Amino acid sequence: MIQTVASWLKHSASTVILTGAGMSTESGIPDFRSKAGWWKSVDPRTVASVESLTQNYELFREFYQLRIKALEQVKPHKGHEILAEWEQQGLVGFVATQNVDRLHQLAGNKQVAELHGNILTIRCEKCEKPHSKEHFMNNAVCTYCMHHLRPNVVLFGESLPQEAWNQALNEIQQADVILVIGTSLEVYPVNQLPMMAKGKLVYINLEVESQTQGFDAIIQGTAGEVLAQIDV
Ligand code: BV8
Repeated sequence: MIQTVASWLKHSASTVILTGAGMSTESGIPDFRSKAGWWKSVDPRTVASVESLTQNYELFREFYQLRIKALEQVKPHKGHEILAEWEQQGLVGFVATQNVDRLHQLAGNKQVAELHGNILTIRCEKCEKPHSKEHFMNNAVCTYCMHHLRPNVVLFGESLPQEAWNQALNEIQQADVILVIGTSLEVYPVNQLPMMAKGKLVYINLEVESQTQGFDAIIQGTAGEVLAQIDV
């Protein structure tokens, strides 16, 4: 199956990548829903929802401060580097990611849409003025209106950034090959994107249970190892 996918890639005029948190676990960042995932120890409604911003801001801020701090020790792994090389070689045209860690960009990918935003840039929840991540890490409030600060991440109950969504939708609808890597496809509306694809759909994931309806190829394994085996 891996060599079939390699030949699809080599003959594809437009390949798009869709990634989730499983793309970053080999860099040491927990995912959300597998056994070592964030949501096994933290209720997402209390820390990653619109309500959590107002109802328990301290818990919200601690959750994101912890994740921002952890990113300081983290770097892209070989899977990220391969996707960046493939963009340079013209094999990959676009990466749509649910990840908020900016590791695809750090590895060198330029064409990246952050469907769930990122946690490295900060704004005031009320006046929306930008602030530094250092300011947010020091438990500070907005320097203009004294309200709460938050990362530019899409929380549960918030809509996705329109431009990123439209770009990802357009690219996936036009693509000949779509590699879906490291995502449980449990989160709406990103989980709707694969079914809007017209090209060859490839699922690369550690767990391959129910969410693989309609895929042309399913490869069980870790992103870094599987990508390294695809000989293009
Ligand atoms: C919206 C915050 C509308 C950012 C995140 C009831 C039913 C259905 C839907 C809903 C519902 N109630 C509410 C909804 C909508 C809701 C939703 O989908 N909820 C679900 C979970 C029930 N969605 C929303 O609220 C979205 N907004 O719908 O807006 C709207 C319209 C108008 C006006 C207002 C609102 C917003 C969704 C974004 C939410 N933000 N997080 C952050 O802090 O990160 S979601 C969170 O899940 C992360 O962003 C994450 O990226 C995302 C998706 O998860 P995955 O990336 O897939 O990660 P997961 O752990 O699930 O899976 C990883 C996989 O990788 C696993 O299978 C694992 O086996 C595998 N893996 C692990 N390691 C590896 C690996 N594979 C390969 N190699 C490895 N090494």
